[in-house]
Amino acid sequence: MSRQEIAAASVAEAYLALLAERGIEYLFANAGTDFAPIVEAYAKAAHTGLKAPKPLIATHENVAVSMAHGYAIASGKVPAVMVHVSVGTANALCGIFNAARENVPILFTAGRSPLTEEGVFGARDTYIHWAQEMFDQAGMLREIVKWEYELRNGAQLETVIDRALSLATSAPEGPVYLSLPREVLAEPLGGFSFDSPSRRAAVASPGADEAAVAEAAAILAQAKRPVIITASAGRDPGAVAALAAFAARFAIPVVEHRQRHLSLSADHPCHLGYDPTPFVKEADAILVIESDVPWVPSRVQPPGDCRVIHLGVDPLYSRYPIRGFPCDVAIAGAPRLALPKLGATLKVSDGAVVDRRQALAERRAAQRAGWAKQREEMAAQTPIHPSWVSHCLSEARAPDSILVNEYTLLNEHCGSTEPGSYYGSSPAAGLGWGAGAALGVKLAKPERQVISILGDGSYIFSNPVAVHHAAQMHRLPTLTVVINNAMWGAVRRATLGMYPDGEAAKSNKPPFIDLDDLPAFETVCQASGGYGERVENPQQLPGALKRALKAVDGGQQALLNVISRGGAGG
Ligand SMILES: Cc1ncc(C[n+]2csc(CCOP(=O)(O)OP(=O)(O)O)c2C)c(N)n1
Repeated sequence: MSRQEIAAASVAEAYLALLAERGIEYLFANAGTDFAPIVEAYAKAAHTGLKAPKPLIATHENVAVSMAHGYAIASGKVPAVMVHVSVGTANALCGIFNAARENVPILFTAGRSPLTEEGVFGARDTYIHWAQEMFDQAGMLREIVKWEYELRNGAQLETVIDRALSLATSAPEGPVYLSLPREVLAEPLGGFSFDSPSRRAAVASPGADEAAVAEAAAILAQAKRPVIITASAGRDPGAVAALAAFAARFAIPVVEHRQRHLSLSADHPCHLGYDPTPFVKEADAILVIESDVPWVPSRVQPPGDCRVIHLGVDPLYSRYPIRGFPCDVAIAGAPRLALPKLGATLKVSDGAVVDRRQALAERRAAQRAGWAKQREEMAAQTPIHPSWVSHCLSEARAPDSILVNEYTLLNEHCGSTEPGSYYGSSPAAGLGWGAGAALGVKLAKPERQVISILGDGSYIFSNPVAVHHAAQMHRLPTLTVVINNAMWGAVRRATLGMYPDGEAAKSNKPPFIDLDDLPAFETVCQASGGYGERVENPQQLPGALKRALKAVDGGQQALLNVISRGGAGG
């Protein structure tokens, strides 16, 4: 622990140096007039040697935030993002909501219009500075972020940044928001000193209360048909081995429902797929691990006497306005720490485990045979079926590749096996995340093949021109696979689900579903120097994937526009 002195001449310079000192590697940004002191500080740092996070432009805020999100989950580090005042914040909101619901720590910042009309360095000097100011700029995301504040002077800089970072990285993690008025950034300083390292430590994940663990163990000890359901246990890569050991030892099936992080290898003998419905229907005990929606109650309910345990850093999802899943025991704890404790407390007879293991193996084999049969049936379908796309991708991907799935990949046909090799979209489902997130993942893991899988809808939401531009500009070659069913399939499914015999179901073309006259997506990628192909024939898909991945492995971004129909997307 020591005090460091640097020769910063403005708050902006001190701010950048402090971010770098606190381990922030990148500042993802979409700039405006509020950035002048930041631009000046970077330009100066280039010849003074002042440390600063590497600046990375994204030409739309949603791309900047999605990139930061991908970088954060793949690197385990905190990115900073800066956008232009109120309007840039508004554009970034969807991405910040995705990050918040998936507990991704991001230091999200925005300039503030200059507050003063004249007479202060940095005061208003163009007409937008009046209209862009808001009474409460942070109001539009106060509900979403963990904390928000405004930097009001240079003297408070260290406290403010350290508080922002320690809150963002305290369990449960999440984005924080800081606004940076132009006059404050421009404030002159005669040097800056700060503690190194920070003396404002973050709160670690809770370690699981002994009494709650004992109660959970008592429930699981009685259970004949237990099941584990998870979405995000693998957010902490250390939890993957803990879950694998726990499930194997007690022969409990694991279902990854709406998987966001790989929590258990798809090859693990206890991995029983991605659909909790058949298990929930018959379970007498359910262990929910880091899963906000372990099942959909309007589709399936556990039997009345089934006991339910929720385990997670915030097992009640305290920021969700309503969530009424039955919960007989709640364990606040990191699964990495809680599962070994539960394993040490739980007693199940060897005979019961052996029987369960046998039943589980049979059920698993039948499940996988069903998937294989489905694949065979769909292999020749035109337009191409998503299960065939998923299967071909599973065959074509490099063993250590990383998938970023904005919900159109069917995991049954493309299971991942390694921690950190799969990321699914946030349950907030703000579309437009996947393509940008893949760039952030690639930034964190440049040596790995990174593939995003999107629908045509999600792809358009991603700001394709800005995404491909960022990929080219920052040399982040990824493969984007667009499963293009020329519609918003989710809207179709929702309508048919509510009105199965309604007029929309009978109509050839109900509104707000079909996306006619879509552009040739492959050419959008080509416009930024990428490799692009349209694929209509299922037999041509393996070859197209090979060509596209060869381009990516050679440093060129690529996109496959796969003309598709069926599967979850409709
Ligand atoms: C920002 C945002 N706007 C709208 C929606 C509503 N929405 C959910 S899924 C979906 C359609 C997505 O289409 P596509 O990516 O092609 O996938 P498909 O459902 O056709 O498989 C829409 C519009 C959303 N989730 N997020």
